[in-house]
Amino acid sequence: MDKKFRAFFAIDLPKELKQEMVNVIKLLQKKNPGKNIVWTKPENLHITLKFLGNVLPLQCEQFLPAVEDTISQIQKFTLKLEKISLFPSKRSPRVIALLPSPMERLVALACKIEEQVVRYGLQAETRAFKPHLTLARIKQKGKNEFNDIAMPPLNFEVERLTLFRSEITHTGSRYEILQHISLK
Ligand code: 2AM
Repeated sequence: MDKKFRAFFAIDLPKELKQEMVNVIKLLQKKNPGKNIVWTKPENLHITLKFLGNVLPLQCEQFLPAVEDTISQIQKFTLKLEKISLFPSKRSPRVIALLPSPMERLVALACKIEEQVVRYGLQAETRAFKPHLTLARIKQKGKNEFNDIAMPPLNFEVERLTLFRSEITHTGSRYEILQHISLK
């Protein structure tokens, strides 16, 4: 039997948008120097829809056609990235993220994916799904002052989803594209 690997479904960002995000990250870095912040590498910027955990290649072969069937019936849509949010709290943030809207569209996509993958033995998520784009992780515990920036709303057309394979290396996560799935 082939070895399991870590995988997740996400919305990858178009190249031009990644460049815009690099500018946003640079502004944030300037306002928030030091503080043990690990910024997301531009190539890793994405919005997770469903984290699958460890999957077998055979499971992927089984759920992929089912996910493709469902997703290909969903219309493309415009996503707006406009609000910077701090998780789990403003006082003691550990993650700096951008909130996409309309969230309902992403929640609907995540539900559709989950409906299919659980049929092939994968776990349903027990926590509420909160779509976000991780810009950075703050490694420092406790109270952290965060300086926000004004950013222009960034829009992009969601035309496809991507199944990624994720590898954790000593220099951080490395994501490999396994499959794109187009929306209608
Ligand atoms: P994050 O953006 O909040 O880190 C790949 O690890 C992607 O899957 C990341 O974007 C991560 O979200 C998301 N993810 C969701 N649940 C996860 C989990 N239990 N472990 C690791 N990553 C998870």
